[in-house]
Amino acid sequence: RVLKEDLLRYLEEPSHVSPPVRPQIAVEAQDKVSKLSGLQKGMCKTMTEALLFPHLTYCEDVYMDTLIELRKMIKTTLTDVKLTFMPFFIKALSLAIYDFPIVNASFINNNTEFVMKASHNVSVAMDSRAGLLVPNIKNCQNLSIYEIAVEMARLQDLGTKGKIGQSDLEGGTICLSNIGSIGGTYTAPVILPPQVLIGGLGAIRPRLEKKKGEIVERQVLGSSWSADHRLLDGATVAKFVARWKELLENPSLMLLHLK
Ligand code: CAO
Repeated sequence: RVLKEDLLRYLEEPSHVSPPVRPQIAVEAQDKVSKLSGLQKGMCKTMTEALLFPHLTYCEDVYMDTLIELRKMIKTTLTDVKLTFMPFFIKALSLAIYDFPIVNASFINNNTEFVMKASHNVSVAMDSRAGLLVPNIKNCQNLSIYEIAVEMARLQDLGTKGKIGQSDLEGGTICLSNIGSIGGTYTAPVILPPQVLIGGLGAIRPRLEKKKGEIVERQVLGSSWSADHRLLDGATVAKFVARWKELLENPSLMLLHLK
């Protein structure tokens, strides 16, 4: 009987019979209409055009252990410019283009001909204050990794100030989009017409793998590529990406191309 009374009292206490009352905050949710900015209008037009032609997407992983060590070593001696992985990615891209120049091409004459561009003008997707901007680094075939780093720094600085000019935005021949400093592993990048290839790079992440019977940790970069399938077939893209990967996994090979 004592137990029953205790139980009844317990249940009568408001906090035990109903959830705690939370103060209601009066928020009137309202839709907000905004005009597209100039940059958004440009993105809307270019990306709509881009998805009118067939994209072939291809993914490959790159072991970054050697390059990570190399960059660490060089970074300690470089004081005048920030050396990220991008200049290596871009230089390896340019070197791989020499073996597969068709990836650095554009259609001309109503898509009845294509031109393989002599200049390797690598467009770089940039998450700037104003939104997505894609300036390009011109003539990467003539630039060292250091010179590419200086150009990257110049463009990033202009991007931060919202001052990237038309000459830096025009004339790109192939594109790299490194989303990895933000996150992600794989993506399905959209080609920037009239270019025919774009690479999307994810975050370098550790992965455990079995090597000679031992479990080892490797640093892996996920790369995703979209190619204009009207001009590029999967085998060409796979061979091109294999060459790019080979250069990044064995960065000393790039020394052979120093001028
Ligand atoms: N994995 C791991 N770390 C990475 C990385 C990756 N893939 N890419 C860059 N990092 C590291 C850099 O090495 C740097 O580290 P440290 O300070 O140790 O050197 C740090 O992340 C910041 O790099 P960063 O972003 O300032 O410079 P970056 O040269 O690597 O990249 C840029 C420059 C412009 C590509 C990048 O800032 C950017 O804007 N990325 C977004 C691109 C984008 O929006 N793509 C989507 C396009 S489609 O809408």
